[in-house]
Amino acid sequence: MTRRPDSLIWIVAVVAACSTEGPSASREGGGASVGSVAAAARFKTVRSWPHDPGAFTQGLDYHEGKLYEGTGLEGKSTLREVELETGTILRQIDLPAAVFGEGITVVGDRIYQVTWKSQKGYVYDRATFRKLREFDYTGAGWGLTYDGQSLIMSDGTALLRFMDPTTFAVQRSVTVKDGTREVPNLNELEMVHGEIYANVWETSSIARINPATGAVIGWINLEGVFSDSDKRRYLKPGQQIDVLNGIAYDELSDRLIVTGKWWPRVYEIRADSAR
Ligand SMILES: [Ca+2]
Repeated sequence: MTRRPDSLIWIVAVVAACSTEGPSASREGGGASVGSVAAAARFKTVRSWPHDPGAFTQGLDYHEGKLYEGTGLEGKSTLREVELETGTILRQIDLPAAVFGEGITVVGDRIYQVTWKSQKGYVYDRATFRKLREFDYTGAGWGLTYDGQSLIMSDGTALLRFMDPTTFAVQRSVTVKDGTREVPNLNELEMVHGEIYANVWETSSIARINPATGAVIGWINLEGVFSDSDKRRYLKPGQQIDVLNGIAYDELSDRLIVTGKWWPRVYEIRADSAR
């Protein structure tokens, strides 16, 4: 894992804050965050476990001792229950071949899953994975989480939609901003300590978002979580990996679990600001 000294993080954050207006975000070298005003937290890796390198992770959720994952790509999209410690797929259903699966979230005894461009979501029985119903929404579906009242969905922009989990009516929306700058490309989501955590697509940064206002409270920069030594150890020759995407919070054990698309490892991480 690479670790930047605190002073450097602050220098990067201040320079970015002073020099950036407009849409071009600064994220060089895994800096503090995406041209951030809010501060970035350090992290440490607590442990890691195996993860299916064929999983193009689009949704990750941990609920009552079980890890649930939604994967993407046309013809390869799934919903699965995974044994965290071994990476073993305990249960899996395949989505229709034309559908690109995206975010998932557990709501009680149900699991919700959205899709990228199909404007269609699915509701499953959590115990059996039986599909209970479908629902429609406009635009793209990216990340999904649940705050105890509303489904919260990202769509690749800076917007988060709050939807009724029964009627799917949009109750409200917030535009996520770091200072005055909108933060687009919000991807996989997770509720953690009353905040929304969001992977920002094509970066190693997680934004911590105030659900009431959309304001970015802070960043967790996970550059290097999949360390060079782990890449040497766990990647087969020629094996492709994609970006960080997937945050699950184990509320009972207060653990933050992250992974990425086609990553062969899942990581428990601890971030200073998350405590
Ligand atoms: Ca999640």
